[in-house]
Amino acid sequence: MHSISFFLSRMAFNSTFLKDTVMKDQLEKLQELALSELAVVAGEEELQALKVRFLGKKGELTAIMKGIGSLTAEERPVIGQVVNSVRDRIEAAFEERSIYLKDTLRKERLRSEKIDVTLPGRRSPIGTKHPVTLVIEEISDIFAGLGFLVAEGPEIELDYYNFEALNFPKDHPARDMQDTFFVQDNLLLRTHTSPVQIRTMLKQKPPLRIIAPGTVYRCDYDATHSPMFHQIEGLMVDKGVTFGDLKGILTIFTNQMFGSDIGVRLRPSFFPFTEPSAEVDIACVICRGKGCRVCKNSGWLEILGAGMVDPEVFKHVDYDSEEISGFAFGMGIERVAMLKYGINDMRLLFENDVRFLSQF
Ligand code: 2NL
Repeated sequence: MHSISFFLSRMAFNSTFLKDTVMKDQLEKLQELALSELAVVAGEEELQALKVRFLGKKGELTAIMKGIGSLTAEERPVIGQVVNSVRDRIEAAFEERSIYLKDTLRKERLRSEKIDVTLPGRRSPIGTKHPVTLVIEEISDIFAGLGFLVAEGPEIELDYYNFEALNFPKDHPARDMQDTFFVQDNLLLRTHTSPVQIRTMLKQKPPLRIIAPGTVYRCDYDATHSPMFHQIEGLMVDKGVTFGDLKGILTIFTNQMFGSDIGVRLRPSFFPFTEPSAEVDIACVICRGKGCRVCKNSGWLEILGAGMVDPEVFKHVDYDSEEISGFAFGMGIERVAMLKYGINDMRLLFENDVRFLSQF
């Protein structure tokens, strides 16, 4: 099928008409045709096709404009103006029709759309607390009842707060690259929450009763070790605090946490920051002391490390060991969570499978 401009151009250039009159006529007819076709366009796709046909690079307007080359120098600007005004008029009509179509299509959609307002809403699922969080909260609650406040500090620490102030010798293996994640020479991921207690003692005078729960990091990864894990440490400093206070407080804690009839024992141990030091065991929560796989047939489970704060540590925070004394302790949260909830693989705690996590 030929377009109207095709016929007009065949006819015109072989006749005696003035070429510019013919072109003007062609342009007016094109405008008329475009506007009348536009008036009945019903959809966006059809509209685009029409736009290509009239205004496209190979469209009808371009076809007519090819004739400009054969006009005289006087005729050209006159016809050029007509071309511009026709193009502007057609473009404006396209824009108008496009807005009109969008509007009526939207109104039609809204009119026919049926919404059942009685349908129940979509509920977003509510999560559960992570077992590590639950254990931190339970331990914090017990110590809150004994007058301990929760203290917090940064996870990226200075070597000074993590090792030096805690009386670690310069050549201690824990200070090695193999065991500690270093960020820079003097900057590391804290390997325990003790630096929180150092920072607190530097800011506050005794008496002091704090616990420091939080995330800690060590270069270690196997079935029973994760490079990121959690700890709670505790510290009590006052005039006349004794090893008897340590034993009393920790016995109250283990009884509340694991049951009032659970057996407790202290074994001598060593830490650079306490003297004397002890490991605190509870009777095995699985076999109640008879011996099983979990307690490796010993009947006991190691749960805490503790001791009297070494006077060397007090020197670093400017506390006078002649005036005051204190005890401190530390425990791993994952181990407590595994014992409490009967979890046999630590990796389950960090895989973040909701089927596992939603059970607690
Ligand atoms: C363990 C043992 C322990 C401490 C942590 C401590 C902190 C300061 C001063 C003295 Cl600021 N001591 N903390 C003391 C004894 C043991 O942790 O086995 N943790 C998992």
